Amino acid sequence: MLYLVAFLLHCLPLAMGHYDICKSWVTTDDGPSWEFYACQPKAMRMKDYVTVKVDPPGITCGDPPERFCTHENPYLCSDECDASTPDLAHPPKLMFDKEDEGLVTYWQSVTWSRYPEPLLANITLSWNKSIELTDDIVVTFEYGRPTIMMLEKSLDNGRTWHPYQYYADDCMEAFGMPARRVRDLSTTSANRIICTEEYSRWVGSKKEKNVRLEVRDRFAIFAGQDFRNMDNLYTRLESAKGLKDFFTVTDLRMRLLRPALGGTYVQRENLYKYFYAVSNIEVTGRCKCNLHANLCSFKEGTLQCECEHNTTGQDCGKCKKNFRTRSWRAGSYLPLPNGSPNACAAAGSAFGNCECYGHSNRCSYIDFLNVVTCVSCKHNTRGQHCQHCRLGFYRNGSAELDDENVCIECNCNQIGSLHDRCNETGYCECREGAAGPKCDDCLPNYYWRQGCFPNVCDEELLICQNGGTCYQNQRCICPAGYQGILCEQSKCDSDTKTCNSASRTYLSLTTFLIGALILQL
Ligand SMILES: *[C@@H]1O[C@H](CO)[C@@H](O)[C@H](O)[C@H]1NC(C)=O
Ligand SMILES: *[C@@H]1O[C@H](CO)[C@@H](O)[C@H](O)[C@H]1NC(C)=O
Ligand SMILES: *[C@@H]1O[C@H](CO)[C@@H](O)[C@H](O)[C@H]1NC(C)=O
Ligand SMILES: *[C@@H]1O[C@H](CO)[C@@H](O)[C@H](O)[C@H]1NC(C)=O
Ligand SMILES: *[C@@H]1O[C@H](CO)[C@@H](O)[C@H](O)[C@H]1NC(C)=O
Ligand SMILES: [Ca+2]
Repeated sequence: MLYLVAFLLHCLPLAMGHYDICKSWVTTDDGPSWEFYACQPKAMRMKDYVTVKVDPPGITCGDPPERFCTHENPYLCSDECDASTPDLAHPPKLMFDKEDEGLVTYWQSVTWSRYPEPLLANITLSWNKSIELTDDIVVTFEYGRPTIMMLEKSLDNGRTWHPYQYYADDCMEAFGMPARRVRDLSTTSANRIICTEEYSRWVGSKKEKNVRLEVRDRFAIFAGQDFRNMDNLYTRLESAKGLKDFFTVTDLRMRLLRPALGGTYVQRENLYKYFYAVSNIEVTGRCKCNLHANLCSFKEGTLQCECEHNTTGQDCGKCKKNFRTRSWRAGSYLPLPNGSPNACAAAGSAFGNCECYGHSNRCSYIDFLNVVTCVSCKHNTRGQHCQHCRLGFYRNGSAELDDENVCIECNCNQIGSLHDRCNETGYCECREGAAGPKCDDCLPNYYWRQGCFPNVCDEELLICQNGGTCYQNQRCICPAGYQGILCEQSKCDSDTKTCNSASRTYLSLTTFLIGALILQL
């Protein structure tokens, strides 16, 4: 009982406080509404929900009944394991039971009677649910801790396995690895797989019974020994690659590779004192619900997140039907302190942050950009929220965004403007000589004829010579006997006779040539 109280106090900082509600009913200027937060279930004793398998078959003692001794008293072999007698049986379930005061119950293996063949046993724990460890895994051994063992984990219900931690009284000899302690790891190596010698050396079977996977020490690398800086831990869990996954498991497997030897060599004449006995496996963690649930229930033999944020699935790992406007995302611990819910959004809902200002009633999710966007914006609008005007249109400054007439056609003169786009006040970009908001006027000293051209002549300045008259600023009409653009040239300087009779022809020919010249400009 004392142990239990100490245990509960021990895991307090991680079990309470942050991220324990998914939503709250708040009153804002626009009236009351739900506000959503990242959320996670409370930490639980996971051994209450586990399925266990012990391998190989026949490794559990008692069938047939067998005597065994202890290292402390190797010649008094009065204990017996008998599977057919409840009081003397040591089945696997005794690793997970609630022990009555003073009565230690444990699973026990057969003894090492077949030495030198190794005494090997696998204990596999399965949850059929991903869980996130929040405290140390503590395995309690009676009659001495193994001299070699390893812990493996799976993240996919046992399809693939990965080493979690190696344990040996001599790491180099057993696994070819240098011995390390979690306390010596740093922020960059917090998820390193290590071999430790701390839990495998012989100190007497009653003095130290526990073998740990040190979750708290790894958390402390970020949060400090007193767990005062939980913000830093949550930030790191969010941002450091692979850190969150390090603490996530669906299954655990203990591979027991060599039993306790009592601090000396194997004594072949008394193999009854070599075996494994596990009285408890404590696994503290919470259901992994991707920060979309604060409750996890045990239904039909399986843990199941009670998903919020319109997510669904055992781990809230996908969006509910009709809430798939954007692709599913896990909630985030950031920004502190409430995190981001990253809720799933219904098609066309304002919560999906896809307002279309009434110009579209359809949204779609663009995966590679991770945005929801309005589809087929009407009323000459465009953009993610139909909030811009299509090219060739400009925003009516005095109309609201949801006005059907919010976008006005630029109406740029096709000849006078460079293109059909205009600026926010409806001004088009004009070619040389053109002017006016729509480029349908000409600048002074330009005349309009399929575009603006520089004036050739001017009535006021009398640029046409020899009595010529200016025709629409485009050309001089020369009197008989003169030619040239400005009528500056006499046609009949040499031969008056010829030119007098031909003068009309010359004039019309000149007019034609000037016209052709102008058209080419
Ligand atoms: C324990 O599991 C490992 C990995 O699957 C396997 O190779 C080994 O044979 C198992 N040992 C026993 C005793 O079942
Ligand atoms: C594992 O969980 C899934 C999802 O909840 C369920 O459908 C399945 O039946 C469970 N399997 C076992 C062996 O409990
Ligand atoms: C989930 O959908 C329901 C129904 O449309 C809505 O009332 C609720 O606000 C949504 N929750 C979240 C977190 O988006
Ligand atoms: C701009 O919008 C206002 C308000 O809707 C409207 O009265 C006005 O006619 C619009 N202007 C143009 C040029 O369409
Ligand atoms: C649009 O162009 C006109 C003419 O160049 C200019 O006077 C006006 O300031 C521009 N408006 C904006 C919003 O840039
Ligand atoms: Ca027990």
